[in-house]
Amino acid sequence: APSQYDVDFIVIGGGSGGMAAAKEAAKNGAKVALFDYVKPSTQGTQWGLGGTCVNVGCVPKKIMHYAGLQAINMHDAQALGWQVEADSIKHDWTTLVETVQNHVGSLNWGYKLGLRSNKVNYINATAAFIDAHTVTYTLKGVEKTLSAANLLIAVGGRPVIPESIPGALEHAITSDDIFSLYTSPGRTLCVGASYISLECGGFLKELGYEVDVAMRSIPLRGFDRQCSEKVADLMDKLGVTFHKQYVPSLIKKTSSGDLEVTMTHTVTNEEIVKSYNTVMFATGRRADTDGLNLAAAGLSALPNGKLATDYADVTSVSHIYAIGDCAQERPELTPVAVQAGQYLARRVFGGSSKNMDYKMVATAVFTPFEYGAVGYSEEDALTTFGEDAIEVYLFEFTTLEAGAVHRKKHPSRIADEYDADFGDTCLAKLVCLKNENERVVGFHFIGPNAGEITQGYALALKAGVTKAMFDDTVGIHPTDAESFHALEITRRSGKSWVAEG
Ligand code: FAD
Ligand code: NA7
Repeated sequence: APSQYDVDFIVIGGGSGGMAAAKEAAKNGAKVALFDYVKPSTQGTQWGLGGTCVNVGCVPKKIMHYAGLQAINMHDAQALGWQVEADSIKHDWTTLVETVQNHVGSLNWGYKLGLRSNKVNYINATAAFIDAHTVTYTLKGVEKTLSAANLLIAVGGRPVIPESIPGALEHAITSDDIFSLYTSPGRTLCVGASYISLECGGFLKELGYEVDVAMRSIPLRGFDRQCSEKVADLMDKLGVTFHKQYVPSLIKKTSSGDLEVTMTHTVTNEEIVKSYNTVMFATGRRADTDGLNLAAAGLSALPNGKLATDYADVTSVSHIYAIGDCAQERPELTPVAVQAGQYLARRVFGGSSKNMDYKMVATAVFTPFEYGAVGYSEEDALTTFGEDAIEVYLFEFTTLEAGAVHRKKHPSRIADEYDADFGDTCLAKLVCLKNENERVVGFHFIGPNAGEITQGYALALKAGVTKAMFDDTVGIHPTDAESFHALEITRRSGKSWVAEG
């Protein structure tokens, strides 16, 4: 029978989650319309189809991280006989941004083709509800409506700049702007100590810019404390200046065009005034639901803008779903949004009953010294299971390669004679449950290629791996990951877990 609705499925938001859901629904026979429209950033930056990850998230950030890593490779290269003259090493920001934006542009194009080949009707407009089955949008000046039996909200989130700080909204950029800045950022203050702040601060430092971080409390809230402190400590050794417990209280543009920032200590109220070329806020994100007119659909957002959903991603209205960064208590990660979208489409249109498992999702922080993790942090394991129930195994060491080349001096710091001994750059850590045969519930690794390494171990943790299985598995030599197969020292033992010699 013909449906009373225009289409079977309306997807609001063409990011990681929305795109995946739309294509999968179409593959399962649904008639699908997908809305995606990018509101300009606070500094007026806009981009194409594909959402945060492709345009202003994972993709550009990983390329810039890769650019940063080349600095250390060039240092190592000299010790390995390559005739790279330290004085001639220069970095050109504009070339990097062009490479990044060319790649992003090709992905935008690929996404458009992907929607077309899957027969998804892509509508480049902002959608808002007028009732629980219908949205309104304006295309080329004409206001239209579209209705569907099922609707998905996958609008993601956007960075938040605290309006209470005079000058911040006007002068500061966010991660929505950094990847397409056509002039080099120069001396930069990163505000916040989230992974986004530290990743951006990290690659800027490696590229040779002076970088300060205004850190209100702790680095990488939510991640394992020991690992987070080590990541920040290694950045400190790289030359990033952390203004601990300081928050900006005033940002002024001087006659020379610099940004003069007053930072205030959160406890003592002491002030520091410093001048920067760029100030980047990474002080959290807000789900982008404010313009959706949720009330017309019978929905309401939580104070943080997110939508509450059940285990099957259903909102309080049974035919309206929410996934990705705009859904409450979901890891804000691209692969999470993608899998949630695919599984949802298969449930709604393909007769599947498989729900997304949001537990044991691995993640990596692409700071200069990468950090990968899956499962419980030591702190979360302590509060969840109790101190007696957990055993933590640790080993801190330097990679063979870094040791061999005496990696001490970073090319971007050669000018000011900086000579840091990074010390042990790697940390391997397992959190195990004693009374469950030492099942491993937390895996943490700091070191090169942490993302790649952690991905493999995530599978083992998901399968219920125990410490004994780690011990039985023979390592690959010489690698950093082999350290996980020879972990002996526990936190409880009180012994040093730092490699000797
Ligand atoms: P989004 O990708 O944000 O897509 C939502 C889309 O909906 C946007 O295009 C938006 O413009 C559009 N939209 C909003 N409202 C409307 C409306 N009313 N009508 C039409 N369209 C609308 N994740 C990782 O897994 N790994 C990483 O390394 C990583 N790095 C990141 C680095 C940065 C700097 C940032 C900011 C994020 C990073 N993330 C990373 C997170 C990842 O980008 C997000 O989790 C992911 O993009 C969320 O997907 P989504 O579909 O929920 O939303
Ligand atoms: P997060 O992870 O929410 O982190 C925000 C960071 O910004 C954090 O370090 C905060 O410090 C800091 N912050 C927040 N407000 C302020 C103000 N007003 N002044 C100074 N510093 C501030 O945000 P992200 O956007 O990086 O990440 C978004 C999500 O991606 C995150 O939820 C993860 O799950 C993945 P605090 O620790 O609160 O003192």
